[in-house]
Amino acid sequence: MGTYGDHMAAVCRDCGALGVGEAPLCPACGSSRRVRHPELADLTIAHIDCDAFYASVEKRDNPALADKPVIVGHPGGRGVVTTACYVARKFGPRSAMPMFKALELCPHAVVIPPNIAKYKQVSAQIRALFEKATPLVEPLSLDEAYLDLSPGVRLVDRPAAVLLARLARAIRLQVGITVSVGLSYNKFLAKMASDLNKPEGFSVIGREEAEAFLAPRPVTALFGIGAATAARMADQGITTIAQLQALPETEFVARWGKFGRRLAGMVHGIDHRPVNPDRPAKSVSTETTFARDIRDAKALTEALPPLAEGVARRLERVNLAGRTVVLKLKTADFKVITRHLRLPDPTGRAETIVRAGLALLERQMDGRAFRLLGIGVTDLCPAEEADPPDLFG
Ligand code: TTP
Ligand code: MG
Repeated sequence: MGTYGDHMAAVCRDCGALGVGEAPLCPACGSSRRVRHPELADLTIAHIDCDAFYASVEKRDNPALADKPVIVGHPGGRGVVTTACYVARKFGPRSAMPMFKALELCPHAVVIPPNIAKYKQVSAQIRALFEKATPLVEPLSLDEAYLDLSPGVRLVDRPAAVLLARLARAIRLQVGITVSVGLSYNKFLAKMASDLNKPEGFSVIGREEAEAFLAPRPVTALFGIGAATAARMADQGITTIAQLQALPETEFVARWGKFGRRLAGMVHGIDHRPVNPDRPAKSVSTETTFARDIRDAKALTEALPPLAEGVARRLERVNLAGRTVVLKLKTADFKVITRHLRLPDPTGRAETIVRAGLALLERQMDGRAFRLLGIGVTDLCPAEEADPPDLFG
């Protein structure tokens, strides 16, 4: 399987022709843009992510910007970069960087305020193209999605690699922006693959190589390992995935609990999550960025109830409740702090969310100034299960 005789399968990214990989040029159209991989014909889970999405849309709509460094974000003191095009990135600007800093690094950048309504339109157009290939499309954000292109699922009876080459081409020609494609046998590796050679990437990670591919990478490359977990692992002397691969499975649960079980599979390239086309909301939250940083405890405390009321209203609208209250703060120097409090019973009530939020907030108010406050709930459940009557009145 996967190989054609002794030859490696190849797909042409320009015409989509499938063949064998020896020839440097596509025998059908002469293009040199061929993707070769021994398992190419057997891999069916893809992750597609648009290149510098907001900036690409802006460049599409103003061709004069094509070769210029473009930064999308609100100009001015408190703005942050939403994205920088690949020309600008050479100078250092990145997503989430304060605008003033991005402009120090790249003073000649063209700054464009975001137009989210337009990006949503483009996103819908891209999604419609995905859905011509398969009904199993799981969007992760406006600019990325997983696709299951397995036989029996896909709507066109061609290998996934061919459909992906055609999709990337259709998006370029019909929508006017470029994407990067990752192809593998599960979601976690497909997502890693799409990031490997951006922009206009097309990367493949097969079963045979998964373990070796992961080994030298830092633990932070794994889904679910953020800075905090990585720091704790570093304390235990673990920095690379290879070190995790050497641990017996029992160690994972002992050290990292429930997450450890998933992690144990992931380090060996195992991820059984299906591509799920309608992902229900995982949390409901709202936040506000203050006009000026707030240090004063009373002012912070007073900002919480209106936010919690917004959360309660949204929960009511979708008939959900949450068991865990999440507080989010951003310090004046852009450090994000999130704190969780698990409640005895799920709630949809603003008062309960405020009470939990205040308990979390009090522990953070130590004279630091904050620029953002957010509150929300997660561990969602049906509203019927929330707020049981209080037996003691
Ligand atoms: P990403 O896919 O993370 O980034 P990107 O598409 O700009 O660049 P690439 O994928 O090529 O690395 O995010 C998609 C869009 O989401 C991005 O264009 C702008 C927006 N965004 C923000 O608004 N804030 C952020 O912090 C990030 C990371 C993205
Ligand atoms: Mg992107």
